[in-house]
Amino acid sequence: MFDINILIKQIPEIAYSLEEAALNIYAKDRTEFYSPHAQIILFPKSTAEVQQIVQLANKYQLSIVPSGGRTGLSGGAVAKNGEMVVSLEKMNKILSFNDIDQTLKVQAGVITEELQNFAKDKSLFYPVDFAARGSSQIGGNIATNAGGIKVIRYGLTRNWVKGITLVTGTGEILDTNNDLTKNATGYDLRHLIIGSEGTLGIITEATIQLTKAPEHIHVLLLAINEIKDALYILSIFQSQITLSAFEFFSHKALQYVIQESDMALPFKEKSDYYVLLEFENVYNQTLDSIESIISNLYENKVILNDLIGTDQKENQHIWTYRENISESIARYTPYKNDISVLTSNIPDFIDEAKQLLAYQYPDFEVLWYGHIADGNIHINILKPDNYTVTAFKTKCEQVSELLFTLIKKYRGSISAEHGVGLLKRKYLSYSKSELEISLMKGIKKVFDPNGIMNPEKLLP
Ligand code: S2G
Ligand code: ZN
Repeated sequence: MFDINILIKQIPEIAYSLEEAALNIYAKDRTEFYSPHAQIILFPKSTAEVQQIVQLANKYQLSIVPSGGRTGLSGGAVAKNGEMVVSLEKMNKILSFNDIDQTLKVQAGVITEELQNFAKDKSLFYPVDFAARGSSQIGGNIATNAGGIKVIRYGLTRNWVKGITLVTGTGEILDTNNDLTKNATGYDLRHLIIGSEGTLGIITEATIQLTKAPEHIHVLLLAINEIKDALYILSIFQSQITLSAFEFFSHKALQYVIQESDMALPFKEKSDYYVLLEFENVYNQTLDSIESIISNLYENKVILNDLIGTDQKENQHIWTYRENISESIARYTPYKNDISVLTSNIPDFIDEAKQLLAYQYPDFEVLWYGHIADGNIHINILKPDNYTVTAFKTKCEQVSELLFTLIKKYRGSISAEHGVGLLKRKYLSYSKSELEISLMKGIKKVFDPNGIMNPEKLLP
């Protein structure tokens, strides 16, 4: 085993920890299925310090796991084989703001919500948003191309990154794109790095595009009994207004939110599913068209109930029903399938997936929720008390093969937004062709020839 003190002596200015407690905290993310085992946690404060670490890692053939907010759900930031964890926690500065370009230059360790709040203070808006915003870091959001709840209108993290500074697996500092909006000079390496899950290098800084903040936001909750009605509702609304969010969740998922909080159910009558929409009331006209759409949906017996938020407090209350699902079920060690198919294929896919899971999981509780307008469904299977974590994971992985076979039939993705990490890498071929995988491995070889960057993640 390499004597880590040899490394520590050469980087005296870089903070680190060998404490058991720190090793256990920083060597994992929110994925429940792996035990953390790291050799050291390093806390660099600059790109130069990250570069020193990566150069030494190459010299001594030591593996590195980059660590951001540790909110990942596929084990992408888990160190389980005695790797060095490089935490970006101390690289949390907002470096500069440009009011003409409306961009922010940040270090990778800036918390997503802090970036959102800084934008708000400048009367601007960073639109990529999700429940983990208070813990996730922008570097990790970029490394996983985080999506979340506003993709229908604003796209994914990828759409908001103007430039990235990456310390490559060879220990070179790569600056990409010079933050330009237009730059037609060949391959845009920025887009290789976005979503690379720490396997090509360590993101240390980024330039983030901001935009005009939406005004007069309203959130609408509709009660439905068939998932296919959610797609009908989506088609009606998006033909008449600009939606900034369109989510769905099952009543079972909602019950966990109610059980874990002091909230009351939104409606007296029970329905099987709920659709949550968000939109701007543009020139005070949108609300009028909403009223007529809603009455039309009642007439056609598509919806059973509706609740509209008329101010930020009411809007946030409605969002809580959806946003709190993840943390409300965390204690049940959920096995998460974060999948996507074309939105138009959702009804048929769900019909087949429901039959498959009901047959395969007769005694498991399966929760359905997610960003249905993006074709992205979060299928969460809750661990029954009478199963050990290992036995539960094994059973779920057997069913995953069948579910992913169905996804492959629909040309969908085995991981819509949570990344591949450790959890999904052996299933990559269900969503990526052999040629794609071999080209990805070729790119990995170029950026990280010694294979020290986040080994065993993403690539089979
Ligand atoms: C969501 C959060 C993680 C999960 O709620 O949209 O991405 O699957 C998820 O619970
Ligand atoms: Zn999600």
